[in-house]
Amino acid sequence: MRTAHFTSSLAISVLLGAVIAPEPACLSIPSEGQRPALATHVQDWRDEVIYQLIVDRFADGDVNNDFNVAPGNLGKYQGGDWRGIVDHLDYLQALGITTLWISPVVQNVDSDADIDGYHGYWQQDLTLANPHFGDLASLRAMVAAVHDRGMKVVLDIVCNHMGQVFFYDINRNGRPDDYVNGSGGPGDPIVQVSEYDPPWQPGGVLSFSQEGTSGRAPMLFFDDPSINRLPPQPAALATAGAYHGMGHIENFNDVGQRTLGDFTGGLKDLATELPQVRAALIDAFATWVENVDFDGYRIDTIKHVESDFWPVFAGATRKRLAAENKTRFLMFGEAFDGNDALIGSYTGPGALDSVFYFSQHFTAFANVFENAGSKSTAQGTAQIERLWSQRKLDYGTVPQPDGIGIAPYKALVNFIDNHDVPRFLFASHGDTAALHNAITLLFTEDGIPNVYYGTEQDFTGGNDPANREVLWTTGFPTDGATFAHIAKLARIRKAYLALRRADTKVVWSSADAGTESDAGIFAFERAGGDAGGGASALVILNSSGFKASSTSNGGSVMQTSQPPGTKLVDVLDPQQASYTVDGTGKLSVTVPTQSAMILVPASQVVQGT
Ligand SMILES: [Ca+2]
Ligand SMILES: [Ca+2]
Ligand SMILES: [Ca+2]
Repeated sequence: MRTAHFTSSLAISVLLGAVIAPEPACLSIPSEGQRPALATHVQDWRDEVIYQLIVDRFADGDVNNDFNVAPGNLGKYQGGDWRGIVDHLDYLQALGITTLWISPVVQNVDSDADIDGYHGYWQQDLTLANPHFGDLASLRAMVAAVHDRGMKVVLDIVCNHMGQVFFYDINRNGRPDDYVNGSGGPGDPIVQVSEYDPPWQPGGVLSFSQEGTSGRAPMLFFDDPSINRLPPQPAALATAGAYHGMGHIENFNDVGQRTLGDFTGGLKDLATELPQVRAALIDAFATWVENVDFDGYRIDTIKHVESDFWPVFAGATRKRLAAENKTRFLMFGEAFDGNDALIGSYTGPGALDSVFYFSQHFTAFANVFENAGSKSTAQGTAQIERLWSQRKLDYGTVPQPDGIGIAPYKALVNFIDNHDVPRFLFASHGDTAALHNAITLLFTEDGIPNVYYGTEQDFTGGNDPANREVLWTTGFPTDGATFAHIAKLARIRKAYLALRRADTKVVWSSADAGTESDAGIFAFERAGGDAGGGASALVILNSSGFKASSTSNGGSVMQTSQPPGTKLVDVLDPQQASYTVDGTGKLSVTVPTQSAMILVPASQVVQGT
């Protein structure tokens, strides 16, 4: 939990409930160029390979915007910008990337408690570009350059909260105090709290004096240009009435706290149930799409917003953009939770197209692959089959009206790492063989593969901010084994329609992770569905970190859907070894430790991948 220590030379702009019209920050935005004509740049999102990058960390293309940077201090701005992305599109294309998910673009509160808003999630003004990353012209130029190469850009947005733009004046002295006497609520004992980020109170944060509680604490906006801690914009969000004012979430399992409380770090929770707040969010972010021609939203912290917000937000956004020739606009949300049914609730009728498949991050990538290297921690693959068996039920089989045209259960955004979890090579103690195997699953399964920047360079960062390394210090090499593996998998996925669009059927999983013959095996067929035409592929992974394993156990052998005698070629193997299913369509193969096969009927093999 971060608390602020900024107390000096502070001017308080506004009192509880007052609507204000603050002066814009003292920034001059240079010529903004032409507003682009909007267009739909995407055919089928399952053809895309997403690369998640933190703009401040990917590439520094313009030293002129490197103000207040602290090189090497990962809690501070490092100097990356939108121009840097343009400079490294060759690198991204060599990796096989087709879509960039960039960190938020709006102006943020710059700093709090000696940590910076370099990540972009401390939004203060939804109408202005963050000057650390460039200006509107350079943002437009970046997106245009990406589109020129047939690539796309997804914008990261936050609907749940703003940055720490106000404090609760619990002692009613008009100033923010680090430690004051507060109350845990009526009848509760006196507690010491920070006015920047007090804990949840069921009736809202109360003010407190010698005589006890005395009504709701005023929420006073800061006005400190030195760190851009200014009243929020647009104006509808610059009134205390636009916020819940309940203090920060203490119990994330309590739905009331989860949806109404301030988010970790004192990030102030918006009253997203109010029509004027909803309208302001819909308009502010759609305006960015109109001004820049983004191709989708990645939406932060969706489980902290009331569920009925999402059909309203998504429906209004789709309608507005479709009227301007922008369709198949991807909206996928982030619910940081392993509960598959909870995550899936956000792709209900009319709501989001997709979500970040967090339950799979835990079940498959963390439980199975990260733990595979040690006999004492290895887990079976049956849990992946169980999770996937819930896809239709939990995410739904009907595409959103006027959405991306793909059922949510087939369009989940799959990921190994992201900016909120320790990197795979940290959690697995540097097990690159396990990472490569995880990448093979990522690129062969149903849904949309998403690569977190730096995975291709074997980054090993642990918890935030260590997992948000600077990429440019690597020199952007393209000859590493992990880079090559990702690039190869991207080529294979592109070459084989079945890997992108076919249905999925698990044909072998194992509860075992020890010395059993099939320990670590996970096999699935991709066939039929939206691929059609008889295209098929059979993917067989062995997650075991210490033994070769087989697609058989006792008298049982893996049954495929292939006709008897079909010759299958391993297109992942440089030697393209082949295997033939038996007279009943069964196939028994042995897969070396921490490796995989991607088997394709010989008649369908595409050379040159
Ligand atoms: Ca820069
Ligand atoms: Ca105070
Ligand atoms: Ca909320």
